[in-house]
Order: sequence, then structure tokens, then C-alpha cells
Amino acid sequence: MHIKVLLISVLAFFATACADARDERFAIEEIASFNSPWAMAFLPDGRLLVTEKPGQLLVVTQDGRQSAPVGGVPEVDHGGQGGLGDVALHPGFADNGLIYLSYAEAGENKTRGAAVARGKLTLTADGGTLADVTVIWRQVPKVSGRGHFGHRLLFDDDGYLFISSGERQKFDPAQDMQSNLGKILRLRDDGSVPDDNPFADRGGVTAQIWSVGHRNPLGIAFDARGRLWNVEMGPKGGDELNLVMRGGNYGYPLVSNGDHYNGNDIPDHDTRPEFEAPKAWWTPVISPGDLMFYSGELFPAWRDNAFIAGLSAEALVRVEVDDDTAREAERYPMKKRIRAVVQGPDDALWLLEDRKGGRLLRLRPR
Ligand SMILES: [Ca+2]
Repeated sequence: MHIKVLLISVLAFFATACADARDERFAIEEIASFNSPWAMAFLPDGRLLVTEKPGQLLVVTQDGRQSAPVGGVPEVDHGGQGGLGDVALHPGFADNGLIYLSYAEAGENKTRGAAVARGKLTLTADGGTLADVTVIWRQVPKVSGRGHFGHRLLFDDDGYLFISSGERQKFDPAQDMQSNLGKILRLRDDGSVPDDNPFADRGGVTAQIWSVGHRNPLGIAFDARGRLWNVEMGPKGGDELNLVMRGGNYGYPLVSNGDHYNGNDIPDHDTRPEFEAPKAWWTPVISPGDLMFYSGELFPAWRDNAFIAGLSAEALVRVEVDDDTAREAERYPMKKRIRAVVQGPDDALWLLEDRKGGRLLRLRPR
């Protein structure tokens, strides 16, 4: 009798375990691993460019073969949250070979700031070289510390470059119109300012500004309707997903649904309706590291959903977005800090884990 009970228990345990495995939404394939990877971008030939925070740019095949570091990459200031950051292809890459890199750049007297450089990438069978490298944008001013660079890069369909710029853990610059910290910027592909930017007539770095009052915006993406969204780290609580409006002010550090780490209150968004409130926000935090909207065929139920790479959440977070609202629909635990998420040319979800040994993963339907 006892043996029979035990046997049934064991069978029940395995049945549950198998059911759990079948319930997983995707098969996860490990493609490669890196030294603190930060960003990736697919090339027209199907390979990927992957950045590593210490300063390496690598060409990687979809089956995980990695090139030697691409030569000609600018020197980066590696430490804290700083180093080599995002990589983006010019919309005309197939013809002009231009790529854009964001990174932390050292200044005088131990100051630092994010910079964006572009260069011409010549690809070979087993790697590549970057030439004619020019810095097209810099954070102003350079300040002390090694946090909150932001510096994600995104081109729109008209060839304008959006840059997310963190407030460098200095709070007030996010509201200072003489600084481009704590802002989202919009530039032409050569770094010059488009005439139709919301503050173009004010000149200087003010003219670069598209939106104001951001903290550490680590993800920017367009939805299927061409609307711009961003994710940003809240302080103690209050991570945000924002619909980014031309000239909008998102209120940091005057409002936040989180509070300062020292315990000081920051009034919540609903106390100051003149600032744009997030469409979704998280307390406890997820620490959003990247943002994308899915448009592929492999996961048809998830088309037009947003995906957020969760660092402290150690998860991929799926968000359903409507006209004017957004809500977390599901969270997929990955057991590692997730730094980046992109949709591959195969319509699979490709993830980069954070930190040393961070893996490149491919997620496809099970
Ligand atoms: Ca608050």
C-alpha cells in the first residue's frame, strides 16, 4: 500500500514536471557568450554586431562564431556603468557601410560623458574594420561619476537618429534646457540638428532636445504605428515605460512614482499633471535595460507587444500596448540579468545577458 502511494506520488511529480516544461513558451538556445555584452545589431548578411562594455566590437555568426575585435573602435572609458554601449546601423548601411557606436568618453579632471561616433565598417569573411571614425554627438556637460549614461541609439524611417541620454546621477540636469543630460535627442545622421526639432530655434544643445525630464533611459523603440517609446530606470521604485511625445517633459527629478534612495520623497506623477506620466510603471523595479516591439511571424500572438529586458528582474517582460495605456502581460524568468532584446531576421527573440560570461540567447517557439 505504501509503495503504491509512493509510486503514485513519484508519477504525479514527473507529470507535473513535464507539464511545466511543456508550458514554457519558447525553446532557449545558447548561441555564444561574451565579456559583459551590452548591445547587438543584425547585419544585412545575417551576422550580428555585438558590443562588449570593456570596448570590443565583434562580428558574430548566427551559429555563434565570433570574430577578433573589430579594429578602429574609439577608446572608451570603461568602469561602473560606462564603456562601449550601443551599436546601430545607418538606414543606408547596405550602400554606405556606416555604423554608430555610443560609449563613455573620458574628459578632464575625472569627468566623463557619453559620446556617439560613426564610422565606415568594412566587413570581411571573418570580421571587420572601422575607418573614418567621427564623433557626431557628446553629452554636455561632462560630469563626475560613472553612472546613467543612457545612450541607446535608434533611427526612424526618415533617417533621423534618436539618442537616449541619462542624467548621470546628477538629478537637476534632466530639467536644464542648457544641458542634453536626462533628455531624448533627435539629430540628423551627421549629428546636425533638424530644423523641425521642438526647440530648434533656441540653438546650442537645446536644439537637439526631443523630450525632457528622463532619468536613465536605457531603451527606445518605435511601435507598429511609428510612435516612440522609452523605458527608464526609476530611482527607488518607479521604473517607467513612456510614450515619448515631441517636446514632452517626463518630470524627473520633480516627479517620480519612486523616491530617492536616501528616503527623501519625490512627489508622484499624479500630483503634477503638467508632466507626462508613464503608461506603465513598476514598483518593485524591473530595471529595464532595453525595449523593442515585436513585429514577426514566429510569435503571432505577440505582434505589436513591447518586450523589455529586465536587469534586476532577471526576466523578459512582455507588455501589451493600447492607444493610451500599457500593462505588463507576462514575465518570463531567465535567471540572469537581461541587458538587451532584439527581433532577429528569423523573427526569433534574441537576448543578451549582462556581465562577464553574458550569453547570446535565441528564443523560438517550443
Ligand atoms: Ca514618489
